[in-house]
Amino acid sequence: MREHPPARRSRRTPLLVGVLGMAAVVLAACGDAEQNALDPAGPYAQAPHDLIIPVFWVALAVFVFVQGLIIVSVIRFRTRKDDDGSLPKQIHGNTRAEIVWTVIPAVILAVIAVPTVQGIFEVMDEPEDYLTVEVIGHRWWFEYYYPDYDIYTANEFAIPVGRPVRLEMTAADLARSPDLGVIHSFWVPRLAGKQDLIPGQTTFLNIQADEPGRYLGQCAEYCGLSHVNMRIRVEAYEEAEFEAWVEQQTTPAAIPADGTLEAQGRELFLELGDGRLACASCHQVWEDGPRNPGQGPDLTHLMSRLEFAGAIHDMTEENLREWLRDPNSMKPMQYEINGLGMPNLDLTDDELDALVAYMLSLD
Ligand code: HEC
Ligand SMILES: [Cu+2]
Repeated sequence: MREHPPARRSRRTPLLVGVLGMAAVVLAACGDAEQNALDPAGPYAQAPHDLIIPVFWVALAVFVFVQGLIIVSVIRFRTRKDDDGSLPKQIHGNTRAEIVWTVIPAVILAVIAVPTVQGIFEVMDEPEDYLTVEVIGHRWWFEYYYPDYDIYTANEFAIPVGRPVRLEMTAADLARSPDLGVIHSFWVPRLAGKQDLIPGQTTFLNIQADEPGRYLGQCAEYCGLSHVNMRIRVEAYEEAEFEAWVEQQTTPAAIPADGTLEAQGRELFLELGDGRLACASCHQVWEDGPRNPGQGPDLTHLMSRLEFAGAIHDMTEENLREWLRDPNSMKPMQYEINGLGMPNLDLTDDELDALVAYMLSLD
């Protein structure tokens, strides 16, 4: 049998891998910095940021000191040409050194603990004059409910600039959908730290944006197949714009005029036929009566959102059509296996035309 020649690995390989790895990290950091925890946009992100920075410098000083000692030792005590091969003098135990290297880190940690604990209370405390938004984590999208206004929305939600918003969060479980209940984590790095959403429990997270704009985030706790497709979009509006948004969201959906393609779409939405599940059995387009969102996102003002399906697809006609034609191709959900997400309803081209027209009319 022929022997393989020994694999020839350049001695530079580890160096090359290291350099490329560093380059990747640096390049990644140069990309869109919309989810940058080091660029806080409100007090609840500022507080942890104000802790991270001094702790970073302390850690850097410790790192440089320890690495410096290692480098000095390596150079000073290296094997020399005239080394006779005997072991260096063996020593064991040095009470003074041990006390010093135990006390110094203990003091550093104790000092850091003071502002840390203070900061935790600061960001967790119930703020004054806040807006409540209930957040429900579903597999795999976030739902938002405003108890003050009776507004349901999904994926994207609006907050007023400069005012604390207290999120009351939980995760969907069997009480709501076929979801057995898993933990999600809400994270919009520029607005606050992370907080878990736990089935059967309520957790709280304060957020606030000091400038109007769009703040991006995502589920930060692995929650199954489409965990990566579960994004968060926060629109921070000036007071007047926020009120206009509330006004729009609390207006019932307009019913399309008889005989139009949109009206046909609405009929199909309410009743699909051929034994297929109606859209309305999972989605609400609220026209009157109580708001009751069902197991899928509320679609009353679908067009007021820029993205759909966990905010991963742009709200375009083509995307919506493809979503209705074969949802699983746009976002892995496997409804047929686990009952989660949206089923493929075998819609015909005519049904797609009408339903898409209806969706596009929901502004
Ligand atoms: C068995 C329940 C179910 C049925 C029936 C159903 N859907 Fe869905 N639908 C969902 C779920 C769940 C989602 C959210 C999926 C995700 O983002 O992970 C969804 C998402 C959507 C979205 C994207 C909404 C958003 O803001 O992200 C649209 C639009 C939609 N469905 C339209 C329809 C239409 C039209 C029908 C009827 C042809 C229909 N759905 C039937 C459960 C259902
Ligand atoms: Cu999740």
